[in-house]
Amino acid sequence: MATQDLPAAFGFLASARADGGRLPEAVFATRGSLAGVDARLSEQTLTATLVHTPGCPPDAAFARDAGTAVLLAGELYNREELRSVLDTEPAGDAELVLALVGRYGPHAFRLLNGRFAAVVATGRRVLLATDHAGSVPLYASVAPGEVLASTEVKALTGQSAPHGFPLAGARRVRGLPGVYQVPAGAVVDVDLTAGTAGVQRTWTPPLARRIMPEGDAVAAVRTALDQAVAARLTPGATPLVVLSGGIDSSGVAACAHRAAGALESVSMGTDASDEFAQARVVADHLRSRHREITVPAADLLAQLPYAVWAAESVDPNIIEYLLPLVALYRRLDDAPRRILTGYGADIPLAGMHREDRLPDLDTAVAYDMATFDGLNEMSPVLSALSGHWSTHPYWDREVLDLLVCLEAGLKRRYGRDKWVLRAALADALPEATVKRPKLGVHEGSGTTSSFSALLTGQGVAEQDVEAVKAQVVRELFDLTVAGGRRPDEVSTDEVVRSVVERHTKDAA
Ligand code: IOT
Ligand code: MG
Repeated sequence: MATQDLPAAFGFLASARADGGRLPEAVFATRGSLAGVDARLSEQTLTATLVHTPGCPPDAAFARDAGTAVLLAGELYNREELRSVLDTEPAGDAELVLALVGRYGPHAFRLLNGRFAAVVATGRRVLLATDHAGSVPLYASVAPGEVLASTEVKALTGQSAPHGFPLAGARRVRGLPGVYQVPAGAVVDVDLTAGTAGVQRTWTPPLARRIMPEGDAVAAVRTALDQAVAARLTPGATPLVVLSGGIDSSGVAACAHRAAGALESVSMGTDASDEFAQARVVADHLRSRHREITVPAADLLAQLPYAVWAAESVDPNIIEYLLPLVALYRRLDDAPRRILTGYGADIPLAGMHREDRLPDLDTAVAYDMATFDGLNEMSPVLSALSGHWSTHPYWDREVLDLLVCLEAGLKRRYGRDKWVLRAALADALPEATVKRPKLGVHEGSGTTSSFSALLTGQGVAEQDVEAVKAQVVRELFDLTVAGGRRPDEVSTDEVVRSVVERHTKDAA
């Protein structure tokens, strides 16, 4: 089975203790096999449950020496560069991080370009680290003598230990006192004895903007995207891209085809609407083995409990973006696959911003880059619900740094949105694809309008729709994440009905 192209572990629940190990029971939305880790180190014990692809041992997700152990869910994209500063030849990503922590301490995490969450137990300290984008969520609760950490917060809800030391600089989690989310691009450094912690940032979004000649900017974007896509492929495997036919995913598809010489793609539509024709143009151009999956529009809203359960997010807009993708991933019944997506391109390029004024465009970029943390929109759990691993080349650290810092006039130019990206891909895609503006996945699939219609159909006034949507999402979070209910036991219709009832009563 050719699944060794997936990360060794997709997630974990870990316990670091001063006085001997205790393996906690783990519940994950991530589908996979569970494996135990038990590392008795010189000054503490790290125990963990890893969730990984069935049939693929998670060995490379764990590494240790006498005093230090590293647990890593996810993967690194700049391995060659990282190896170049070491004298050893580490095998897996955890071993690589172990060697880097030996050399740089917690500053090792400033060097990584990846999609990961990691725990390092060393001496009497525990380091909890996220990638620059926080793309693999990481949650923790900390008390003197014990740290619990998990890539899904639901795995921490059932734990009984007396936790609750505040983690300054980390976000609290709704309904779960004492549980904190590690910020994006951060290392939380815990003193295990005292239960106190400090947060160090390892990445922040660029605030400055660069002026570049058009041609240089276009070439830089093309090179960075090519490299980010190539770093996300497994040699010899055919890449799979979720392809809407818009410029973002078509660009990823073109780069993937160029790097691998072959391509598979899949498009989703609903019986209400689809962009199959537009995606097909790209698939034909790249000679992709292409599939179309139709999800009945009526089924989309029924997936809401799964989307919230997977994303562990209470942001109603984000849940609307993610819902059709969750529906797509859940219908992709292949053996576990590595999936490339165009998600995230609209954030540094203000692609959802549809007018010409540059100050507004840069305001949108600055706002979105300052507020993405904690939304979990790139959580691997969305696709891992059905065993798949997803990855987002536009949020590769190098690509993101470049796109964010380009001056706004390169993003909107000659009346085109995302101009610099379109220009970078002009020779790789059909002209129609390069020129066409596209609806967002939530609009293209009718998610936003059908969610609104469900509420107005139950008597919610137009001006209350946003607030009621937010309440529905919070309620779903309380049930499936904080409350530990399985999403198949929770019905969107029932939750909507009870939220609307409460809302109507409050309004009266
Ligand atoms: P959109 O850009 O439409 O979709 C994101 C990705 O999902 C696409 O690039 C593509 O890989 C996949 N996709 C979308 N539609 C389909 C489809 N019909 N079939 C197959 N694959 C598809 C929202 C959005 O509308 O997604 N995402 C924005 C903005 C996020 C806002 N977040 C924030 N401000 N923090 C984005 O940047 O992707
Ligand atoms: Mg997009």
